[in-house]
Amino acid sequence: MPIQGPSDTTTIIAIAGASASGKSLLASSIYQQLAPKLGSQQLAVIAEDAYYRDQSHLPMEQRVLTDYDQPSAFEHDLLVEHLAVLKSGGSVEVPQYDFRRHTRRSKALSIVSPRVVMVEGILLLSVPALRDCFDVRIFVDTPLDLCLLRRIRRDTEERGRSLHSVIEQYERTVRPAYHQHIAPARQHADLVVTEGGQNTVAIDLITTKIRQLIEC
Ligand code: UZR
Ligand code: MG
Repeated sequence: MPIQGPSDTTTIIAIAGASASGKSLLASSIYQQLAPKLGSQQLAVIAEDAYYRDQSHLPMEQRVLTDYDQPSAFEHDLLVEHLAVLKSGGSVEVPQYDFRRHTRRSKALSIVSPRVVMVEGILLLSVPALRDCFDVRIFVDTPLDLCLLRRIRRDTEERGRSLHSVIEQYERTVRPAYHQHIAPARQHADLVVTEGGQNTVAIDLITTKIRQLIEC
């Protein structure tokens, strides 16, 4: 059971954008800047990817057929529940996802009452119930050709994919879902950041704003 804390002082930030647009890098760059002042135990980064549904009951041939770019692939209800607990100062057990096996790992990761939570993921601003959970909404807007190049590099090097499977998946689900769900959600952002984690001016501005919000 999550432990409830005393106050409603947690700031929750969404970092949304296309797959491989630089969301994770932006979150970790902000983390690096805030950690020395705030203390790393006060900061948490959560990936929406961690909330992909558990598929351990399905055979591998079936897992690869799931459309991972649609809202139905995620357990968003659980993410909304966890963010509400964190918002009120509590702690949660965040699931961990294994991209090579297309399912959840058996162990979860504890997040204990942080003051700032950054959540990064493709559909955070596309789902109304989820969108409402955030104090600051950021959209990373990186040209799609750069996202595709990064995705090919990342998925072949880190997620155990072949070039053929990355291209096939990109045409079949990633690109259509970008136009259907991700790009239209840009209008819900408070801030649009070009170039993701490489935009040092944006990183400084966001860090300053977070410090102001939590008064440190
Ligand atoms: P990011 N994804 C997989 O390829 N396999 C899985 O088991 C789970 C997710 C991909 C997903 C999406 N889609 O584009 C991407 N496809 O992970 C989201 N196809 O992760 O935001 O880190 O790029
Ligand atoms: Mg990522």
